[in-house]
Amino acid sequence: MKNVSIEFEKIRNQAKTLINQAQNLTTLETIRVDLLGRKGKLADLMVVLKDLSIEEKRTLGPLANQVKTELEELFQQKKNNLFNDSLRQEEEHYAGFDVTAYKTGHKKGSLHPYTQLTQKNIAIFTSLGFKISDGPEIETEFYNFEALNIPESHPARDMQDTFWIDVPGMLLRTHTSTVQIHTMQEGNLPIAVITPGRVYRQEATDASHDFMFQQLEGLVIDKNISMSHLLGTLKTWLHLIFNRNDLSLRIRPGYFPFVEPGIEVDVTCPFCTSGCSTCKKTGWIEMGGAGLIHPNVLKAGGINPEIYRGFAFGFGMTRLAMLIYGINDIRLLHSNDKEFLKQF
Ligand code: FA5
Repeated sequence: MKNVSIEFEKIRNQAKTLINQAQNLTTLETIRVDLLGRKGKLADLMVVLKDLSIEEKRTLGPLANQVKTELEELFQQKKNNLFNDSLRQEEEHYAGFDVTAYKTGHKKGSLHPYTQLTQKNIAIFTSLGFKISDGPEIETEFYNFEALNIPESHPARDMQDTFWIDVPGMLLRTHTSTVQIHTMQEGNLPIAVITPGRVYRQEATDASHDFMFQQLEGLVIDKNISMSHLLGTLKTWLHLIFNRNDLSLRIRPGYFPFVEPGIEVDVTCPFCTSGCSTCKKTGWIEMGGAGLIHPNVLKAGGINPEIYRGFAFGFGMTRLAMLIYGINDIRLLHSNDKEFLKQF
């Protein structure tokens, strides 16, 4: 019996020393398992109690429980102390940490090439006295076709394959020319506006054709507007958008029901002098259509064609963005590919 009680005392003293010396929670836990765990030294000693006489159990039982309770309390107390110490150390470590501090070397986002080009166009045209006009992307047949001198059953409706929506007579606009009519209907004359915006066509896509792309529409209406105003405006824009005075315009007859006469506008290839892959060895790049506004369109917009005349143009901004930023596949522009977008 004496030996057993000595063993209890030994464990008690050993535990007190070890708990006292423990520097961190991991060491403390190892000590706890070794002494108080299910297979620990105290548990081993408890097994011995089973074989003692009743008298011996009466004396040693309470001692065993007392040692166990005492040590458990000691462990818990030490655990709390170590935990509070570690919190305090962490607080001290981060005391000088400034959450509002500027982090150097962080990654910067950038504006999408469309946005950059749109901002550039807006800056150029507003400096020439133009305003910005906007219109809906979901349109009625009236604004997309009829008011633009393209009545039902007119073959020109097939020139732009249309996305019709489930509401009868409604569609996704196939060009920004719809905004011409909206602007005329506002009734503020004279007019000088541009409309940058998305348009939709049900087309098979390839590297230079998309089902959704950006156009830039221009509309000017005043008394005595002529073709020379149109060409002068386009030439000024061309020099400013490429920041070069050596580029020229070429015009060819073009058919668009809403202008008369209508023209197709090409610009000299900004990348070569004698033909390259961008201009397909022709030295010219197609920009879009333009012309003097057809009298029927002025009438549809509520403007008297006997008094007012105007010009309009509609250029493909997606292809211009491809030219300026050297993008070889139109579909990349709305692919949401971060590696691609990072370059701009
Ligand atoms: C029109 O959309 C006319 N509304 C332009 C216009 C306005 C003419 C005002 C006269 C007066 P067109 O369908 O040619 O025209 O399109 C104009 C430009 O949009 C094209 O030159 C081309 O640069 C671009 N474009 C046409 N289809 C696509 C496509 N699928 N993907 C990318 N760009 C395209």
